[in-house]
Amino acid sequence: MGRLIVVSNRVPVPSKAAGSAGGLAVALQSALEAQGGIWLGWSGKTSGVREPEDIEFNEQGRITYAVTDLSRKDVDEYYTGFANRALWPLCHYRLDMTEFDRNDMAGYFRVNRFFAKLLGLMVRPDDIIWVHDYHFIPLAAELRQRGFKNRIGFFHHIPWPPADILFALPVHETIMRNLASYDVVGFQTEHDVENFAGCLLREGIGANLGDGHFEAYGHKFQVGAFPIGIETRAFAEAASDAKKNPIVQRMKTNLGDRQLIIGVDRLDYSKGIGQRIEAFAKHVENNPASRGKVTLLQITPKSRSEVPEYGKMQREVAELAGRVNGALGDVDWTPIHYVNKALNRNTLAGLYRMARVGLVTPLRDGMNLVCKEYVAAQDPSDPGVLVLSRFAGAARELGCGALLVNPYEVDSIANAIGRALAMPLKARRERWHAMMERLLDYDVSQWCSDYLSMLKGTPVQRTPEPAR
Ligand code: GDG
Repeated sequence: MGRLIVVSNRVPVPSKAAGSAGGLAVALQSALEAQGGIWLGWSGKTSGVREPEDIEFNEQGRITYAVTDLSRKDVDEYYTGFANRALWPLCHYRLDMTEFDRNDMAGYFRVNRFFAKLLGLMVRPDDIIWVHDYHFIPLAAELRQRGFKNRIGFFHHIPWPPADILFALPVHETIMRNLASYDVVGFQTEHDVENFAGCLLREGIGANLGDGHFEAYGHKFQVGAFPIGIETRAFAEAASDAKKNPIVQRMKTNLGDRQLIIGVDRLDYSKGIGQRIEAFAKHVENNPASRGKVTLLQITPKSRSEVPEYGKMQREVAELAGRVNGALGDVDWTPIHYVNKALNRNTLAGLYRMARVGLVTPLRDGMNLVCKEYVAAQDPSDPGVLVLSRFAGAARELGCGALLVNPYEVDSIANAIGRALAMPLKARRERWHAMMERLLDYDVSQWCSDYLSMLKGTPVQRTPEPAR
């Protein structure tokens, strides 16, 4: 078998990616470390000229990182523009926020051609190529046009929308045609697979050949759901070891006998942070006895600040947290600790463990790794409770133990917070065990090997999604 070549927009070259937040990087890093391979993507830097020869290689352990700069125009059109102002909101069912700009679209396809050229320089005939996320949908079609016959797979980390939403995208047909050029198209959940199949069948674009096989535009390919996971055991250990971490210790002293609720999200409108803060405020208003007894720690590193919608949201969330603190706080009690920077991963693990409630309420999320990390980090003898949005991909797997909420309904979240804080130890343990069992059973290495088995055409040892 040849080498594995992974392509994703950002590549967390170890020495340069301290404190970075983002689910894809976290998951792929652990998967590739086990497997070994080449990881190609954007360096995160802009420079005037970019030539395929300028690619920078950096070998660390079993991974060779290969990164390239992009021009300012490339970044504006491909990344900030089409990927993050069209595809991201569209896939998160936010047509109201979706911007269709012709120049951005052209830039997106241009940068994909550029990456196909880069790949063309390094690919050997028996290499396997695994492309990640919405930034690179056209990559396989570009490679096929150049005559590459390698096995090429695509994994979509974010939700796949229903046909009525996708078809609002002017280039939706090209996008569907591009996806049909892969050998395997992977999604997070069966629900995404159903939406994708619906898009294929709606206008007679393709045919369902059964058992996950589809045909469209003259290509046959496989489609499957592969719920991404975390390194469950390693994360649990990190959380347990974090007792000695100075930030964790300071937080513990600070907290005293107050109960901690934790929220951790990139600052993104898909994460439902505003509704969550309002729900927390409502819980305190409805339960006067909880005043001074509970703290919400919301860790929210800034993300995509160059996209205007994100800048606006940064101001709104900061104002909201400030308003709630002003209205409900006291001289000796700040209800919400709002932290706008990325923390070290071990510190995060220790803070999750300290929290009685993990509050994860995205309006729409492909999977959501934070909820899985929260569960893995708990102390088995005294675990906390997960409050989870029914619209996170993870709801299917963790519905066995989490309190599922409708993230649009502030009252529903507020009630769940009350229930979680009051839950007796026995019930907390039972719920936690059910979730932890699933996370141990299906972790990120299982996700990776299942996907790659399908891509290599070997039998897949699938652990099916639990039925709800
Ligand atoms: C996309 C999809 C899908 C957050 N703050 C800090 C920090 N993080 C880490 C978390 C977690 C990751 O970032 C976030 O992952 P999520 O999965 O929750 O969300 P997205 O970034 O939107 O990820 C998502 C994922 O891709 C994988 O397929 O699950 O649905 O949207 O690991 O811990 N890490 C550190 N400091 C922070 O302050 N070190």
